Amino acid sequence: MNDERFDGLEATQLDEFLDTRPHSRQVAWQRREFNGFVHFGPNTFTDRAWGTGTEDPDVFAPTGFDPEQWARTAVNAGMSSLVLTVKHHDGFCLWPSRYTDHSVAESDWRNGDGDVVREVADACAAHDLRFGLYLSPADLHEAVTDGGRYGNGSERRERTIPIPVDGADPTVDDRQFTYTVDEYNAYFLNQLYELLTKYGPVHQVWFDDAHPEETQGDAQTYQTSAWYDLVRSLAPEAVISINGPDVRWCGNEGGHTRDAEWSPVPVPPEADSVTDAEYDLQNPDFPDESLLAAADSFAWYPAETDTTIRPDWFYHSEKAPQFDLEELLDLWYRTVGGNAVLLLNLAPDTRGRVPECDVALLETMGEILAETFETDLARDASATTVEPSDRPHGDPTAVLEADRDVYWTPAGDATTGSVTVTGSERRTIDRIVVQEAIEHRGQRITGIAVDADMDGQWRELGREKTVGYKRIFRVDPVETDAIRVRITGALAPPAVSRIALYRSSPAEREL
Ligand code: FUL
Repeated sequence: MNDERFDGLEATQLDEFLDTRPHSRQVAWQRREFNGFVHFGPNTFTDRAWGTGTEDPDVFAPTGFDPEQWARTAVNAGMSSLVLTVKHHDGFCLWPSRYTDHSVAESDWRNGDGDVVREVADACAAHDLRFGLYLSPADLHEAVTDGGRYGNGSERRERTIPIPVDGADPTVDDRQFTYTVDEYNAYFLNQLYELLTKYGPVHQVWFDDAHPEETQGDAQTYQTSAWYDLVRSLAPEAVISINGPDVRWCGNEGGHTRDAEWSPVPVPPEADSVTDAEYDLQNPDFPDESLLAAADSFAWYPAETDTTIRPDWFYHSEKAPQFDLEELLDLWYRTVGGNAVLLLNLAPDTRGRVPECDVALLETMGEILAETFETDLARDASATTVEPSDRPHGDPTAVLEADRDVYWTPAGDATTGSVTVTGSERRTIDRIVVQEAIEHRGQRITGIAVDADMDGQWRELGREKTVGYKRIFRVDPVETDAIRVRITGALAPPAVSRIALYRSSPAEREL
C-alpha cells in the first residue's frame, strides 16, 4: 500500500524527502511526548481571553501562587516539561524585565519583588521538568501606550543586544550580539536575552502567530531571523515553535489530529524556508499532493498539538474542564501515538494554583498511562522475520530494545516486510507500539498492519498509514503469544526501531 500523495514526486524530490532528518533538539523534544502549557497573567484575573494592554499591573494579584503545585501536577500527569506564557498579547511580563514598566515589578503583588518566571523555572528544575517559554510577538501594551514601540515606524539600525539600562541590574552574561533592527524588535530581542540568560536552560521557545488586532499585526514586522539567531546562540537545544523553524502548529486548538501525520514537509518554491511558507495547516491531508509535487526542498517540521484542558487558555471561574478523562486519554493516544507531541494547557486560577478538579483529572490520567505502559509484554519475547538476519540492520531483535539507535530493516530494497514478536506465554494485549528510526532513516512508512496469532491463524487487529516517531495501535484485547507487525508500504526500505506490547490498565478499560 502506498500513499498516492507521493506519486507526483520526481525521483530527486523523493530522495530529498527521504534524506530529511530531525535535528537533535527536535528529537529531544519529540521524545518528551507530552508537555504542559501554562497560561497565566492579567487575563487570569480579568476573566478575558485576550487583554487590552492597558491593564493596571495591580490586577495581577495571585493569592496563593504555587508553581510547585503546577510542577507536581505536571509530573503526576506524565508531562515532561512546562511552557509558560511569560508575556501574552497584552504585553505584561511575568518577570521583572529591565526593558518595560509593564511587569510584575510594577504590581503590588509581593511589593513588586515577585518573579513568576524564576519560580516556575525553579519548580521545573526541582521536579526534573524541562522549561519552555511562550513570548508573544503581538504586544498590545507596546502598541497602545504613548511611546510604545510596537509598529512605531522606527528606523532599522544596528543595535547591540543587550542594550544597557541605566541603574538596572547588570546582565548576568557578558555575551553581546549585533542586529540591524527597529525598536520593537530590539525590545523583543532584549527580552529574549534576559529570559534565555537568566532563566535557562530553556528547552522550548514558543512564538505565537496570532494577533488580537489584525490591523495592528500588519503594522509591525517581526525580524524573526534575528530572534532565531539569538535563540540558537543562547539556547542551542531549545526548539523554536510555531512561528519558528523546529516545531509546526498542528492547525487547530481543539485537539484534532490527522490520521497520517508526516514530519518531513515540503518547502514551496516561493518560500526560503518552512517559516516563510504559507501553509494551509487546517488541511487534514497536509502536506497534500500539490504541495509535495511543487516542493523545492524539504524540512523536518514535526507537529505539535496544543489544546487546553479548559474551554479557554486562561482561567475563567464559571468554566469547567472541557475534556473528561476518556477524552483526555483519547487525545493523548491520538497525539503521542500519532506522530505528534501533545502540549496540554493548564489554566491556574486567581490563587495561582491549578484548580483541584483539573489536578484530579490529570493525575488520574497520569496514573492510568503509567500503569498501562509500565510493563512491555514483549520484554521476554523473541523477534523473527522470514529473511536472513546476518546483514546490516537485519536482526529483528533490534525492535525489542529501547535503544533508538538500533533498528531493523527488510532485506535489499524491499519496502514491505514483517516482524513477528513471540512471547514465552499467551498474554492479553490491546496496545501495540511501533516506532520508526527517524533519527537514522527519517519517516518512510506509508502502510502498516498488526496481526495476532489466533491458534495458528493470523487475525488482523488494526491498520494505519503512518508511523514516524511513534504509532500506538489501540486494539480489541486478544490473548495470544505472537503479534506480527506488517509494513505494507513505504517510500523506501522502512526502518523499525521499536515494537512493544501492552495491556491497558483496568481503570482505563472501565471507562
Ligand atoms: C493563540 C493565542 O491567541 C491564544 O490566546 C493562546 O495563547 C494560544 C496558545 O495561541 O494564538
